[in-house]
Amino acid sequence: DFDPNADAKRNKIWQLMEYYLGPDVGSIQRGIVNHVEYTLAATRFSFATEECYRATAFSIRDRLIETFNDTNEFFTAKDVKRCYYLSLEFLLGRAMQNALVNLDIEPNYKKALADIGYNLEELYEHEHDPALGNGGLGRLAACFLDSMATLNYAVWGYGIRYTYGIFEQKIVEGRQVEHPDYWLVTANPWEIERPDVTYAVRFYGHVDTYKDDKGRERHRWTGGEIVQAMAYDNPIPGFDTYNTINLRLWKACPGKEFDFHAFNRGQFLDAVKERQRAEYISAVLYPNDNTWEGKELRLKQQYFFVCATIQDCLRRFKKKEGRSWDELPSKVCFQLNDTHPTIAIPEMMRLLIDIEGLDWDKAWDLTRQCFNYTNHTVLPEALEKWPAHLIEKLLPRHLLLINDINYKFLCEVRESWGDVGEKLSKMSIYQEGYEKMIRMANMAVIGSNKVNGVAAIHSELVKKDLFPEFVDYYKAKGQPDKFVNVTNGVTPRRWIHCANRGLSNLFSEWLGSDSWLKELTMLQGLVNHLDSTELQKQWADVKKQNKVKLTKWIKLNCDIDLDPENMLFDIQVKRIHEYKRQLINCFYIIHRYFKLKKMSPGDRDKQVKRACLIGGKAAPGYAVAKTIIKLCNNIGLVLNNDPDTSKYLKCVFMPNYNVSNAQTIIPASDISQHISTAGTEASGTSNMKFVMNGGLIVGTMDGANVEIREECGEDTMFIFGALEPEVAGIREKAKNGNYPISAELREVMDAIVSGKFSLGDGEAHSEFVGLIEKIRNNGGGYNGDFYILCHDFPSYCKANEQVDALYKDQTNWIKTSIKAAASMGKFTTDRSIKEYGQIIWKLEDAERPAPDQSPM
Ligand code: B1H
Repeated sequence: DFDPNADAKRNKIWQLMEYYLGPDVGSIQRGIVNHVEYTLAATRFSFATEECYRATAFSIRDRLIETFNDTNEFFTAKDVKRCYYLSLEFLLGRAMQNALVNLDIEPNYKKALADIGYNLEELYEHEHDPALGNGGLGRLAACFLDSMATLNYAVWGYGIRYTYGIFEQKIVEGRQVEHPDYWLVTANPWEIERPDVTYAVRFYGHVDTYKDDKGRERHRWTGGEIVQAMAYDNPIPGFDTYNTINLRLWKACPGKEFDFHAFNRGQFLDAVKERQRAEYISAVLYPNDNTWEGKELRLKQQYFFVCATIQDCLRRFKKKEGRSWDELPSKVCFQLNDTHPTIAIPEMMRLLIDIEGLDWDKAWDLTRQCFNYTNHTVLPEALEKWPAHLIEKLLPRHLLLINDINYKFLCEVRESWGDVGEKLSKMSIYQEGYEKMIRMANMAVIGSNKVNGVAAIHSELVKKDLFPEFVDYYKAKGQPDKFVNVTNGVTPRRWIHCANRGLSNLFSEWLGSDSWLKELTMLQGLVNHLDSTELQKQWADVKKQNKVKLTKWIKLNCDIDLDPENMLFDIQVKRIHEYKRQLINCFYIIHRYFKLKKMSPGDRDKQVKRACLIGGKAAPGYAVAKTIIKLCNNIGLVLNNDPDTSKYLKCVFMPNYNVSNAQTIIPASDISQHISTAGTEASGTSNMKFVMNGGLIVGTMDGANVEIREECGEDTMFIFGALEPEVAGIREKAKNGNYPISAELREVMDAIVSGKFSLGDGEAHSEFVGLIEKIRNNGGGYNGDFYILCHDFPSYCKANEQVDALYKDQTNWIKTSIKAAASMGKFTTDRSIKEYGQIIWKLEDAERPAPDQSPM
């Protein structure tokens, strides 16, 4: 309705809003206290730390909302090209400290709170980790958001607001027990609920064809069930910029229509119950890392969030008057975080063709230009393949579109490439067989402009092992640059400045400013001071303090005493997976124990003392991984209680590894283990965090280790094991029975089989024996040691001896550690995101100018 006074009203509101919350201590305190009273309805008599945390969070959110709104307004006014990062996982970790650092108001908040009797660092600990991801893939998405905002790119993340994040891991009698992570129990003060931003998402039903008024054949998808997707916005502030971007997460809600027939039949309660089932879609994150699980609910999650997202993005595109669809690729692009959101490609086709009325070819031309796909793994068990009949049942219109896409693509290949026989079936979206499967990776490649891997070695394997036919085809077609590499990174704001303030201060002091936080290659400047004993001393002090902090954490959480002054801290924290080889680490720990046992007390005293710390979650259905956790715990029980050796060697399984625990664990490492079989770990990102924090790597030539070595120098790493090109040959030889096992490893395996680490637990014992027997069972065409632990064990022991040798020479150790950390400039996500921005998304810098700070 036309309101003649609309402009006047808007001006009035605009005037009232036209000032910003002050960054001074007084304004901060007023904000907090207002929220205590008006948001939490608490009083000064019930103002406990919990209320203080929440009120403080709300007062920070107020400031985030200011920069968030202004940034959006700026992006819209400038009509900049936007990119949307689609991911089933965002492992954000705690928000409070990160927000204060990026808004550049941490010191004033600290003062404001101290003045009313609260300690800011204690408030940080009150936040429940938002843990909407499994491991590296989800954490990478979170680091990327930080860099996207910092680099002033107009990018938004899109995903699912799971009610339950990754489970909480407890260790009971040495075994993993999963507890549901109901993270919303205390409400989430960081998000903005958007009941007005909802989209309908259809499942099941059927497809009709009809002729439109121009006589064209069209499709109409009807029937089935409808759920609503409701938006929740999570502002993501950039560092040293006024830009704040958004992570929009969808919650599934009941559809708007209501079954009035059921109501009239008096089945009201049943009808309501039926509706409530919709919420199940966004209820829980699937807890698998690097493994695909073909569950219908997972496919529903994928389509649910993708459908709402593409509708939202197209609506934003169309909002500007006079748009032509030809403009779409210059204004919109999508990044698929692995194949999990790949159903977005046929969904885009559906919206463009069925809803917007575009021709098939036009729609395909636009779609292909808008999408890009990042591959994160070459492990066959992680590659998504959905049964065609499941897609047909759940998304009948999409199956038709996938048929069309595949048919036209294969025709195109045959036309321009001639008869290519075998190759054609490898490039097809369909994998034929007893059950026809849809290969999501093939669809992602066919529907994308660029395809990238996440580290140099991985991107080569993507081309060589996963998509060789596609590489040849696109080369022949004049698109040799379709497959590219973008090496991963991590954000130094969270992983140095927040996690290790002591080191951050040291960097700023020695480099003369904190500019390194935005230009990480500046760390190289530290190398000039390598010989300064003052720097070396400060470096050692920072490490010592971090080790003391972790020692306290371990005492509290595991009730084990470590000696941070004298022990080398050796850490392996990551998801438990056979390819990551926590088992070879266990084998070495046992070997080291046996060596100590055999020594005289005098010789023992000359050894480097080690604390071997392992942590990580196993997927609840992954039995072998769970057995490995039990083995670690049992090794700990034997070692830590052996009066001969426990002073020299301890083993601890640290429970519930997550982002906030990582922030305590990583800065405390002397060495960390990144020991996957060459060719299996796409990149790894904790390897980068460890080295930036002054830890050294024991690792294989795999993933980003290769590039870290290139940057930091081979003298800063303890490298061992077969190289990627050798692995297949070793497996082949092993299969044929040509597979030596060293005497040292034999001793370890025999001890495990003899029950030395079973501690009288029959069930554990048979699981342990199962692990060992599988590995030993090589030959006769069977390779039980697929991850070649036996082959790599001797060189692994040597690498560990080199660790001890260097550690005994503390000055050299410290210098090596400084040199390595100072050489990590490449591994900031700022560099990764710049590469995505320039090579893949073609985005412009959209920095919002400084706001006019004049109050009313
Ligand atoms: C990575 C996954 C993954 N790669 C399937 N693939 C999943 C696959 O729920 N699923 O179905 C979940 C996760 N995760 C990791 O990505 C790689 O293993 C790391 O090496 C890499 O650093 C990380 C980020 O690129």
